[in-house]
Amino acid sequence: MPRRRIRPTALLLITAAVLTGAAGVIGATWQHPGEPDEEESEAVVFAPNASTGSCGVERWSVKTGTDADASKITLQSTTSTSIAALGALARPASLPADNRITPTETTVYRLAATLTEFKLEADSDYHLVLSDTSGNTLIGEIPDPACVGSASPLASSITKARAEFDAKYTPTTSFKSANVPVTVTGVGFFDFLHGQTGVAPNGIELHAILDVQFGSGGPTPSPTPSASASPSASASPTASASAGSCTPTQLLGNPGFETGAASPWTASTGVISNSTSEPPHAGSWDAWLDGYGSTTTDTLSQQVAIPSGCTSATLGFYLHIDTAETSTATAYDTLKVQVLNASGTVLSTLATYSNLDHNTGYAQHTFSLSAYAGQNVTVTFTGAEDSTQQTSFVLDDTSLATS
Ligand SMILES: [Ca+2]
Ligand SMILES: [Ca+2]
Repeated sequence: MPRRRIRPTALLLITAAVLTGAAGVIGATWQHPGEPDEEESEAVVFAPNASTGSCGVERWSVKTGTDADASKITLQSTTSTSIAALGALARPASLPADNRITPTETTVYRLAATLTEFKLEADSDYHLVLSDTSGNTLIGEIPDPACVGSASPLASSITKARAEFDAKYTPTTSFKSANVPVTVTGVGFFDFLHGQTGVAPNGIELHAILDVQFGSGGPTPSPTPSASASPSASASPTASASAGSCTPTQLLGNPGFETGAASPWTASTGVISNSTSEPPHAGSWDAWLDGYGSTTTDTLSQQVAIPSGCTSATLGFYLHIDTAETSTATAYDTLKVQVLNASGTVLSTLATYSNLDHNTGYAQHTFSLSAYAGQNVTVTFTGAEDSTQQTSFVLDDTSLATS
């Protein structure tokens, strides 16, 4: 059953970046205006399209994925770790300019941390200081896409991470405090030690950062409008006496499809995809429903038990839609998002998207499932295409966050 898909082009264009190689003058040293920690000054190259007008030099290809070993980065999987665990790694005796220290620099790590402060570096990186509750820190860096070679396998994720950060903050060349919980995904990297703010003792960093999610417990759900309407008579902080307790968590398995297989989702053949035709929101894999331009129904579903003590349960996902349909009036191809009970009865249709909702990049959508606390429900995405003109419904970074 070969897939005959029409190649969408929109997302492929975002990596058409401007490259440092074209820009001149290696070795100029950028001065931080009024910055006390001068050790942070590093060699930079002139790059008129970058945020500061400069990109970096030192191990720059390794930092941005254009080095000789870039293809060795294990993009198809993410390793959960912690600041303490990364900080305990042995520091290599030497750091090659254009090669990677395996396995640390070929591994994509994900960790939860507090973003304590951040700033725009001379090399146009966003410099993030990440800390844990024991006071350990490490640095994460989000390069400027204008400083990343288009051949980098990290380019699209770096662009996305930069946009995620820009949506929340506007870094300047001075440190700003944040002190917010984040989940950061990035490639391991050993930096030279030159007094960088927040540097781990062994110089380990996440560099480049490929994804930033603000809030705790995975992708950030929007605040749910419901569930807080109860009278505030119980001003005491004691847990309410009703049914079970709720441990705030994210309930969906394989939420970003990064295992490269469906489980614990149930998915139609070919839905779990790492095709570059439909780039993921994060990582390497997504769920691509439809896109054939012929009569097709693709489904993706996962059963999940929402604990009875949870007053908030929020389904979230990122959705990209592109289409060959040109109608601005008729929904020829549709994606339904539904909640079913254990018997398969539809409890709610949360949303129906169509070719009319096509967008560039991904949009995040959230829905309250608080009404289903205490139930075993199945979240189902059903994409139905008519006989012609493809529409692709691409999902990534799903979540069902409870609290
Ligand atoms: Ca993914
Ligand atoms: Ca169609």
